[in-house]
Amino acid sequence: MTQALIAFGANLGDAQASLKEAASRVADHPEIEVIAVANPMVTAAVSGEEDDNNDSTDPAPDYLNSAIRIETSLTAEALFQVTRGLENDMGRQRRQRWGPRTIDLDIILFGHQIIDDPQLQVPHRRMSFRKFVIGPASEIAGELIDPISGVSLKDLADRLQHSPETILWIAGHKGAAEAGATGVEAAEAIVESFHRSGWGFKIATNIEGVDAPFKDFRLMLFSASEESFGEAALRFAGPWLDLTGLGEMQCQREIRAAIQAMA
Ligand code: PH2
Ligand code: MG
Ligand code: MG
Repeated sequence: MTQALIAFGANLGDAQASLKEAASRVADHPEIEVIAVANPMVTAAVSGEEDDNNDSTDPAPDYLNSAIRIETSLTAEALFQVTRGLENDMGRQRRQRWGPRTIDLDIILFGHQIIDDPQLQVPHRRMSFRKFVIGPASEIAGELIDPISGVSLKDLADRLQHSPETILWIAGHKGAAEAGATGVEAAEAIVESFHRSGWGFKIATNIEGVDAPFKDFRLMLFSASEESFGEAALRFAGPWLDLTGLGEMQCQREIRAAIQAMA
Protein backbone atom coordinates (compact mmCIF):
# COMPACT_ATOMS: atom_id res chain seq x y z
CA MET A 1 0.00 0.00 0.00
CA THR A 2 1.18 3.48 -0.82
CA GLN A 3 0.23 6.75 0.86
CA ALA A 4 -0.64 9.39 -1.68
CA LEU A 5 -1.97 12.89 -1.70
CA ILE A 6 -4.32 14.37 -4.27
CA ALA A 7 -4.98 18.11 -4.50
CA PHE A 8 -8.28 19.02 -6.08
CA GLY A 9 -10.16 22.15 -6.98
CA ALA A 10 -13.01 23.62 -9.01
CA ASN A 11 -14.09 27.08 -10.14
CA LEU A 12 -17.03 26.37 -12.46
CA GLY A 13 -20.59 25.47 -11.53
CA ASP A 14 -21.33 24.36 -7.99
CA ALA A 15 -17.73 23.94 -6.82
CA GLN A 16 -18.72 22.71 -3.38
CA ALA A 17 -20.87 19.94 -4.85
CA SER A 18 -18.10 19.03 -7.31
CA LEU A 19 -15.52 18.62 -4.54
CA LYS A 20 -17.94 16.46 -2.55
CA GLU A 21 -18.72 14.32 -5.54
CA ALA A 22 -15.05 13.93 -6.50
CA ALA A 23 -14.10 12.91 -2.95
CA SER A 24 -16.88 10.35 -2.76
CA ARG A 25 -15.99 8.91 -6.17
CA VAL A 26 -12.37 8.55 -5.08
CA ALA A 27 -13.55 6.84 -1.88
CA ASP A 28 -15.73 4.44 -3.90
CA HIS A 29 -12.75 3.03 -5.78
CA PRO A 30 -12.09 -0.54 -4.56
CA GLU A 31 -8.32 -0.04 -4.45
CA ILE A 32 -8.35 3.32 -2.68
CA GLU A 33 -8.91 4.03 0.98
CA VAL A 34 -9.49 7.67 1.91
CA ILE A 35 -7.66 8.61 5.11
CA ALA A 36 -8.58 12.28 5.28
CA VAL A 37 -10.15 15.09 3.26
CA ALA A 38 -9.09 18.69 3.99
CA ASN A 39 -11.53 21.52 4.62
CA PRO A 40 -12.27 23.30 1.35
CA MET A 41 -10.52 26.67 1.01
CA VAL A 42 -11.68 29.56 -1.19
CA THR A 43 -8.77 30.86 -3.28
CA ALA A 44 -8.35 33.56 -5.93
CA ALA A 45 -7.76 32.08 -9.40
CA VAL A 46 -4.07 32.01 -10.30
CA SER A 47 -3.50 32.55 -13.99
CA GLY A 48 -0.14 34.23 -14.50
CA GLU A 49 -1.93 36.95 -16.46
CA GLU A 50 -0.61 40.43 -15.87
CA ASP A 51 -3.84 41.83 -14.44
CA ASP A 52 -6.67 39.54 -13.40
CA ASN A 53 -9.06 42.46 -12.98
CA ASN A 54 -8.41 43.96 -16.37
CA ASP A 55 -11.72 45.24 -17.88
CA SER A 56 -11.24 43.57 -21.26
CA THR A 57 -11.56 40.06 -19.79
CA ASP A 58 -13.84 38.90 -17.00
CA PRO A 59 -11.89 37.90 -13.91
CA ALA A 60 -11.79 34.13 -13.46
CA PRO A 61 -14.10 32.92 -10.70
CA ASP A 62 -12.54 31.98 -7.34
CA TYR A 63 -11.62 28.37 -6.75
CA LEU A 64 -12.59 26.01 -4.01
CA ASN A 65 -9.48 23.93 -3.25
CA SER A 66 -8.97 20.92 -1.03
CA ALA A 67 -6.84 17.77 -0.72
CA ILE A 68 -7.45 14.06 -0.21
CA ARG A 69 -5.02 11.78 1.59
CA ILE A 70 -5.32 8.16 0.50
CA GLU A 71 -3.80 4.75 0.82
CA THR A 72 -3.83 2.69 -2.33
CA SER A 73 -2.63 -0.53 -3.91
CA LEU A 74 -2.70 1.13 -7.34
CA THR A 75 0.46 2.21 -9.13
CA ALA A 76 0.96 5.93 -9.67
CA GLU A 77 0.13 5.50 -13.35
CA ALA A 78 -3.11 3.64 -12.54
CA LEU A 79 -4.08 6.28 -9.99
CA PHE A 80 -3.43 8.94 -12.62
CA GLN A 81 -5.80 7.14 -14.99
CA VAL A 82 -8.42 7.04 -12.22
CA THR A 83 -8.14 10.81 -11.64
CA ARG A 84 -8.25 11.49 -15.39
CA GLY A 85 -11.34 9.31 -15.79
CA LEU A 86 -13.02 11.04 -12.90
CA GLU A 87 -12.31 14.50 -14.37
CA ASN A 88 -13.75 13.37 -17.69
CA ASP A 89 -16.83 11.76 -16.08
CA MET A 90 -17.51 14.99 -14.21
CA GLY A 91 -17.55 16.97 -17.42
CA ARG A 92 -14.11 18.54 -17.40
CA GLN A 93 -13.43 20.37 -20.66
CA ARG A 94 -9.81 20.88 -21.65
CA ARG A 95 -9.92 24.04 -23.71
CA GLN A 96 -7.14 26.14 -22.30
CA ARG A 97 -4.24 25.68 -19.92
CA TRP A 98 -5.12 27.00 -16.48
CA GLY A 99 -8.65 27.74 -17.73
CA PRO A 100 -11.73 27.46 -15.49
CA ARG A 101 -12.62 23.89 -14.64
CA THR A 102 -15.47 21.87 -13.14
CA ILE A 103 -12.92 19.66 -11.40
CA ASP A 104 -9.15 19.24 -11.42
CA LEU A 105 -7.42 16.43 -9.54
CA ASP A 106 -3.64 16.49 -9.29
CA ILE A 107 -1.48 13.82 -7.68
CA ILE A 108 0.79 15.80 -5.36
CA LEU A 109 2.71 13.00 -3.66
CA PHE A 110 2.83 9.26 -4.28
CA GLY A 111 4.84 7.63 -1.50
CA HIS A 112 8.43 8.78 -1.93
CA GLN A 113 8.36 8.28 -5.68
CA ILE A 114 9.76 10.87 -8.05
CA ILE A 115 8.08 10.56 -11.44
CA ASP A 116 9.05 12.73 -14.38
CA ASP A 117 7.00 11.55 -17.36
CA PRO A 118 5.50 13.89 -19.95
CA GLN A 119 1.99 13.00 -18.68
CA LEU A 120 2.67 12.82 -14.98
CA GLN A 121 5.15 14.56 -12.71
CA VAL A 122 5.15 13.66 -9.02
CA PRO A 123 5.71 15.43 -6.69
CA HIS A 124 3.67 18.08 -8.46
CA ARG A 125 6.11 20.57 -9.97
CA ARG A 126 4.24 23.65 -8.82
CA MET A 127 3.16 22.58 -5.36
CA SER A 128 5.93 24.18 -3.26
CA PHE A 129 4.76 27.76 -3.86
CA ARG A 130 1.02 27.24 -4.23
CA LYS A 131 -0.87 28.16 -1.09
CA PHE A 132 -4.01 26.60 -2.55
CA VAL A 133 -2.19 23.25 -2.65
CA ILE A 134 0.10 23.41 0.40
CA GLY A 135 -2.60 24.88 2.68
CA PRO A 136 -5.10 21.99 2.45
CA ALA A 137 -2.31 19.40 2.02
CA SER A 138 -0.46 20.44 5.18
CA GLU A 139 -3.72 20.38 7.14
CA ILE A 140 -4.14 16.63 6.60
CA ALA A 141 -0.61 15.49 5.79
CA GLY A 142 1.81 18.00 7.33
CA GLU A 143 4.34 15.33 8.23
CA LEU A 144 4.64 13.91 4.70
CA ILE A 145 7.96 14.73 3.04
CA ASP A 146 8.41 16.18 -0.42
CA PRO A 147 11.02 13.72 -1.76
CA ILE A 148 12.58 16.38 -4.00
CA SER A 149 13.41 19.00 -1.38
CA GLY A 150 13.28 16.73 1.66
CA VAL A 151 10.99 19.28 3.33
CA SER A 152 7.78 18.36 5.14
CA LEU A 153 4.52 19.86 3.88
CA LYS A 154 4.15 21.64 7.20
CA ASP A 155 7.55 23.29 6.76
CA LEU A 156 6.65 24.29 3.20
CA ALA A 157 3.44 25.86 4.52
CA ASP A 158 5.45 27.77 7.17
CA ARG A 159 7.85 29.02 4.52
CA LEU A 160 4.93 30.41 2.53
CA GLN A 161 3.61 32.22 5.61
CA HIS A 162 6.86 33.95 6.46
CA SER A 163 8.55 34.88 3.24
CA PRO A 164 10.92 37.76 2.61
CA GLU A 165 10.55 39.98 -0.47
CA THR A 166 13.58 38.90 -2.42
CA ILE A 167 13.41 36.17 -5.03
CA LEU A 168 16.58 34.28 -5.88
CA TRP A 169 17.17 33.29 -9.49
CA ILE A 170 19.93 30.81 -10.09
CA ALA A 171 20.43 30.85 -13.82
CA GLY A 172 22.59 28.29 -15.49
CA HIS A 173 23.62 26.70 -12.23
CA LYS A 174 24.08 23.38 -14.00
CA GLY A 175 27.31 23.15 -15.93
CA ALA A 176 27.65 26.82 -14.99
CA ALA A 177 30.39 27.67 -17.43
CA GLU A 178 28.67 26.80 -20.69
CA ALA A 179 24.97 26.82 -19.68
CA GLY A 180 25.45 29.85 -17.45
CA ALA A 181 26.15 32.47 -20.05
CA THR A 182 22.81 32.25 -21.84
CA GLY A 183 20.83 31.46 -18.69
CA VAL A 184 22.09 34.47 -16.78
CA GLU A 185 21.61 36.88 -19.69
CA ALA A 186 18.04 35.73 -20.27
CA ALA A 187 17.31 35.94 -16.54
CA GLU A 188 18.63 39.46 -16.31
CA ALA A 189 16.60 40.61 -19.32
CA ILE A 190 13.44 39.23 -17.72
CA VAL A 191 14.21 40.77 -14.33
CA GLU A 192 14.84 44.07 -16.10
CA SER A 193 11.41 43.91 -17.78
CA PHE A 194 9.69 43.11 -14.47
CA HIS A 195 11.28 46.16 -12.90
CA ARG A 196 10.23 48.35 -15.83
CA SER A 197 6.61 47.24 -15.33
CA GLY A 198 6.68 48.33 -11.68
CA TRP A 199 7.24 44.89 -10.16
CA GLY A 200 7.37 45.14 -6.38
CA PHE A 201 9.71 42.27 -5.59
CA LYS A 202 13.46 42.36 -5.56
CA ILE A 203 15.05 39.65 -7.63
CA ALA A 204 18.62 38.56 -6.97
CA THR A 205 20.31 36.84 -9.90
CA ASN A 206 23.57 35.13 -10.44
CA ILE A 207 24.39 34.39 -6.83
CA GLU A 208 27.70 32.54 -6.63
CA GLY A 209 27.03 28.86 -6.01
CA VAL A 210 23.84 27.56 -4.43
CA ASP A 211 24.85 27.48 -0.77
CA ALA A 212 23.51 30.97 0.05
CA PRO A 213 21.28 31.31 3.16
CA PHE A 214 18.13 30.36 1.26
CA LYS A 215 15.73 31.23 4.04
CA ASP A 216 16.41 34.87 3.15
CA PHE A 217 14.62 34.35 -0.15
CA ARG A 218 10.94 34.11 -0.93
CA LEU A 219 11.19 31.79 -3.90
CA MET A 220 14.01 30.18 -5.76
CA LEU A 221 13.86 30.19 -9.53
CA PHE A 222 16.27 28.13 -11.48
CA SER A 223 16.95 27.66 -15.12
CA ALA A 224 19.62 25.96 -17.13
CA SER A 225 19.99 25.06 -20.76
CA GLU A 226 19.49 21.39 -19.96
CA GLU A 227 16.70 19.39 -18.39
CA SER A 228 17.13 19.87 -14.63
CA PHE A 229 13.89 19.00 -12.85
CA GLY A 230 14.51 19.09 -9.14
CA GLU A 231 18.27 19.61 -9.41
CA ALA A 232 18.55 22.81 -7.45
CA ALA A 233 15.47 22.13 -5.35
CA LEU A 234 17.41 19.27 -3.79
CA ARG A 235 19.51 21.86 -2.05
CA PHE A 236 16.73 24.34 -1.34
CA ALA A 237 14.38 23.83 1.59
CA GLY A 238 11.66 26.14 0.37
CA PRO A 239 9.44 27.13 -2.56
CA TRP A 240 11.10 26.70 -5.94
CA LEU A 241 10.21 26.93 -9.61
CA ASP A 242 12.08 25.31 -12.49
CA LEU A 243 12.13 27.52 -15.59
CA THR A 244 14.45 25.31 -17.58
CA GLY A 245 13.76 25.34 -21.30
CA LEU A 246 11.10 28.07 -21.19
CA GLY A 247 11.17 31.14 -23.45
CA GLU A 248 11.11 34.68 -22.11
CA MET A 249 7.34 35.24 -22.23
CA GLN A 250 6.63 31.88 -20.66
CA CYS A 251 9.16 32.54 -17.88
CA GLN A 252 7.44 35.81 -17.11
CA ARG A 253 4.04 34.17 -16.93
CA GLU A 254 5.28 31.33 -14.70
CA ILE A 255 6.98 33.76 -12.32
CA ARG A 256 3.90 35.97 -12.13
CA ALA A 257 1.69 32.91 -11.50
CA ALA A 258 4.06 31.71 -8.77
CA ILE A 259 3.95 35.05 -6.97
CA GLN A 260 0.14 35.13 -7.28
CA ALA A 261 -0.05 31.60 -5.88
CA MET A 262 2.11 32.49 -2.85
CA ALA A 263 0.03 35.50 -1.86
N1 PH2 B 1 -5.39 25.52 -10.61
C1 PH2 B 1 -4.73 25.88 -11.71
C2 PH2 B 1 -4.50 27.27 -12.08
N2 PH2 B 1 -4.94 28.21 -11.09
N3 PH2 B 1 -5.88 28.77 -9.06
C3 PH2 B 1 -6.45 28.40 -7.90
N4 PH2 B 1 -6.77 29.32 -7.00
N5 PH2 B 1 -6.70 27.08 -7.61
C4 PH2 B 1 -6.38 26.10 -8.48
O1 PH2 B 1 -6.60 24.89 -8.21
C5 PH2 B 1 -5.76 26.46 -9.70
C6 PH2 B 1 -5.52 27.82 -9.96
C7 PH2 B 1 -4.23 24.87 -12.63
O2 PH2 B 1 -4.49 23.61 -12.27
MG1 MG C 1 -4.01 21.73 -11.29
MG1 MG D 1 -4.57 18.96 -13.33
